[in-house]
Amino acid sequence: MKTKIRIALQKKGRLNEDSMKLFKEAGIKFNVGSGKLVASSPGFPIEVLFLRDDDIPQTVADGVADIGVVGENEMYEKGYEVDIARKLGFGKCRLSLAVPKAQDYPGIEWFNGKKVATSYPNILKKYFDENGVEADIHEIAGSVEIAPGIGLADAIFDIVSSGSTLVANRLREVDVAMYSEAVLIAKKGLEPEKQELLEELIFRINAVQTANSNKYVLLNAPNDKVEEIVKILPGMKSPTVLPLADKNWSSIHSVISEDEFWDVIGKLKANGAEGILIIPIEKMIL
Ligand code: PRT
Ligand code: ZN
Repeated sequence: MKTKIRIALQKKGRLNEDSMKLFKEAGIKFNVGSGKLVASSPGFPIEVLFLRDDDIPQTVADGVADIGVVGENEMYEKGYEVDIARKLGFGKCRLSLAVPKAQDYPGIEWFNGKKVATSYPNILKKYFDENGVEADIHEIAGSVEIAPGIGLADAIFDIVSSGSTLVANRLREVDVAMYSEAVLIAKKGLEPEKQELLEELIFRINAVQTANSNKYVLLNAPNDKVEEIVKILPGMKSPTVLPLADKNWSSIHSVISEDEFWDVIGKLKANGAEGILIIPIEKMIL
């Protein structure tokens, strides 16, 4: 039988939608029926297991799944030996210490002797050790942010993204211990056939993510402006320049990354570009 690679994805929650979208764009659509825990994909030898995110690091470390998608926070907290095959750029957040809003906070030494509620005791213990802090770490499974308000702890250590949960609970972020995003993890020492499938997956993910962060640009320019405009455009190699029916004008095509997009468009207009068209790129292979 042909080798299949088995991937563990979050069944539901913050990483599920982005994971499914990424694999769909990479040409892998899972046949998920209602409540199914295992599914396969037509056209790629892959099988998916839908799990709680807490169980993904161990499932991959033990080889029950070969690869998985999980937050770095969860991966480091659980401490299993797995490889990070690729950072995925979604599910971004940070793990921070927060204190009651009105609390004076001189610096991290304030935490000495304090009771801190968290769902990430291992990461917090390591962070306090590195900073020479001795505190009472109180592990709770959920609703960490209400702990100070009900007198269960002096402070919290939790995931922060926009910060609005902290504000709603009258807490103030005072220190960031780590930044996290979703990562594709892999079992250490994957069999060669599975390693090959993983590499094909990474190749496709690269093509999708590079395409999503770039735009295809077409514009018209008078011939005497072409040289200036070509200097502004970065392009994969160099821009394509084509003659138009009006022989005094040319059409220029190029690729611009999202980071420099607005800056480049402004310069193009200032240098006489007209009829600028911006087109999304479906896949991009460098
Ligand atoms: O059921 P299961 O165990 O699978 O899911 P879960 O409830 O444990 O996790 P889930 O789906 O909430 O989060 C999965 C992963 O998403 C986390 O492990 C992080 O890697 C990542 N992530 C990104 C977040 C957030 N952003 C986030 N904002 N996880 C949780 N939050 C919570 C946080 O706990 C806090 O309650 O959102 C609140 C803070 O958000 P802001 O925007 O108010 O600051
Ligand atoms: Zn969880």
